Amino acid sequence: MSVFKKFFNSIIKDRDNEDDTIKVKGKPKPKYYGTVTPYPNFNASSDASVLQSAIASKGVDEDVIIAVMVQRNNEQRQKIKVVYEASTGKVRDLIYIKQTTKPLNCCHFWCLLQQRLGTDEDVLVEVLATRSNAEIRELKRIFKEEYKTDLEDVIRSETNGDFTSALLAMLKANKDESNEVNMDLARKDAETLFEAGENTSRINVSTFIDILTTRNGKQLSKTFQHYASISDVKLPKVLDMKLSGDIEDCLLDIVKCAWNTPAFFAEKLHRAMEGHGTCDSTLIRVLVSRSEVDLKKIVEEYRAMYDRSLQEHILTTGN
Ligand SMILES: [Ca+2]
Repeated sequence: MSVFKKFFNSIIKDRDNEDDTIKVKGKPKPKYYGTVTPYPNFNASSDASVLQSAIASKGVDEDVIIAVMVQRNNEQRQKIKVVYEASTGKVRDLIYIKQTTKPLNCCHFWCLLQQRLGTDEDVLVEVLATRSNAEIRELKRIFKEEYKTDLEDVIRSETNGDFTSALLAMLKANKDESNEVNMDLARKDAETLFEAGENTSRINVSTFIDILTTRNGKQLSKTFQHYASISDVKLPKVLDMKLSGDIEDCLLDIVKCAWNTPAFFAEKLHRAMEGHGTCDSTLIRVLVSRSEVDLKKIVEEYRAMYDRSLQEHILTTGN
């Protein structure tokens, strides 16, 4: 996983704010504000052979791959891919190159691909509850590009009821990302949730969806604390008592993420390994998508929750 860290570090390090003109074949080119400028004196064949020997070397020389890839823009990388594939015939190696260039998009893409094939609904909830607004917008764009249909339309046709409403609300990518806590709002939301959930004969799910899909995690944690002071029942218990099926699982996942995201992922990994047959796709998705975010915390939570190390558990499940 360190390969991603190295990649991003290299990109940041290579930024030159003072002089953003570059020279191509001796001529200055206009200013460019992306993170990667086209590499002058670019030669796809020589890059492809450098990558070929880096990948063939014992243990794969990540440093060389990263050094080459961070200095080529997307168009140049595409050309390298074409030459590489033609000269080696190895398509599989290209996955490695792709991963070093677009780790986030790759991961999103796989998640969505699985969902489209009709597997776990909880993958979609996990992705939508834990990614940023910008990432969710990007995910919708990739989905549309790949399947020529809006993700929202697929959700509408393949899910139903309150669960559909919750997913569509998350797809609006309207989450507060400020990390600020407003105490008055936490108190008000706690009361609103109490009225909509407990103090009524029929739970008003849309109120829960509204609040749970728009506030930031810290804000929600405060709301849950306030809730505990006005009710004898904790909020997750209320959801359990009043709801069932996908919508219950969905809202509970959002609550867990808000309260402690690393613990949410630790539980997910544990379930993936304890189930019938290790769920490799869950392992890979979680480890790759969190490697740049909070994997260290997930490892700590895992040890605290299950009294064993995540690494050891992964190794003993045998994949
Ligand atoms: Ca229930």
